[in-house]
Amino acid sequence: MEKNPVCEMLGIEYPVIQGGMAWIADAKLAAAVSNAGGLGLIAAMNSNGEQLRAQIKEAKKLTDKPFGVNLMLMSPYIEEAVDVVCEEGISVVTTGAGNPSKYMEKLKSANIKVICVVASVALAVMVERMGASAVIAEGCESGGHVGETTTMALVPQVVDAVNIPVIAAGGIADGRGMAAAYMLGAKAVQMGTRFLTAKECGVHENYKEKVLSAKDRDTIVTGKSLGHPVRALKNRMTREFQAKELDPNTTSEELEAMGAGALRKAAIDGDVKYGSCMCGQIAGLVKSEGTCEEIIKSIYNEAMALMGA
Ligand code: TUI
Repeated sequence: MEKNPVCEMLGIEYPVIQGGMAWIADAKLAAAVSNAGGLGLIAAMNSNGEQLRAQIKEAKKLTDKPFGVNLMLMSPYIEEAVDVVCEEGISVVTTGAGNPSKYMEKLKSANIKVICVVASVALAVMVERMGASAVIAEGCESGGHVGETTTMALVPQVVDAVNIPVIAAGGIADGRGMAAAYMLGAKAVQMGTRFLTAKECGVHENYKEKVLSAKDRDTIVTGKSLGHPVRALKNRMTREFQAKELDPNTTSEELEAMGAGALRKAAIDGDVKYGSCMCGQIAGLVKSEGTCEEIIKSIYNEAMALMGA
């Protein structure tokens, strides 16, 4: 089989990228994914500059393979995070939940490959023009902050619109999903939900169990009225949030206050009733733990077998 452009570009063995899950994707998970031959990512969302630097230093101790940082553009620490990745010699970043224009020049001047998560063709075309090395076309099946278009519809439209490699994300958790993404023209996949239950993932056990027992219709999108829709597992929190969101007397400040800190509550404290368990629609397919190495190899081998490669 011909060489994979995403593997070549990033110096990795398998075209599998781990999602930059806020409060979850730390140095330990990123290093485990990178050691297994994929691309691990540290989520910068929940860390100030110095906390992020400490995570990067820890990951450097845990792996000598390439790893990256996910820059969540709505993060209160985004400016610090951009400076830290430039100073620490990070080779690749992914950006998400917004338009990265403001930071492209600085990142590229520091020799960092920038891979942008996009939820539309328009943004894909724009970031290609600004020098992005690849795009991650993320469909609304994914967990956390979501766009409006499904992976099945988004990926081929982005593939036709840009000349840089397209990585598919949203609703992919096994070899069938990976093979399907390839058929749509993607050269690699990014998975979040699949790595949530990995043995090396430090998310609270209660959260892991909720993902492992989830079925196909167990997620819901809330927060559309605030301009940042989020997909999470249904629970007391999403029910109350939805009711408030539908109530015309609720102010956006009240809603923002309800959402603030909810992911931390679930991921760190294990409060899966009142916290936000962000998770993709594919959770119903995730039935067992497994190490990052087992996950990556089984998915890749299954995909290649299906494709007759
Ligand atoms: O960023 C994500 N997923 C996330 S971030 C996150 S942290 C969070 N915490 C509390 C509340 C809300 C979020 C959890 N999950 N995925 C990448 C992604 N980016 N998905 C969709 C997009 C996106 C959407 C619209 C990227 C750009 C965009 O357009 C921006 C523009 O201006 O055109």
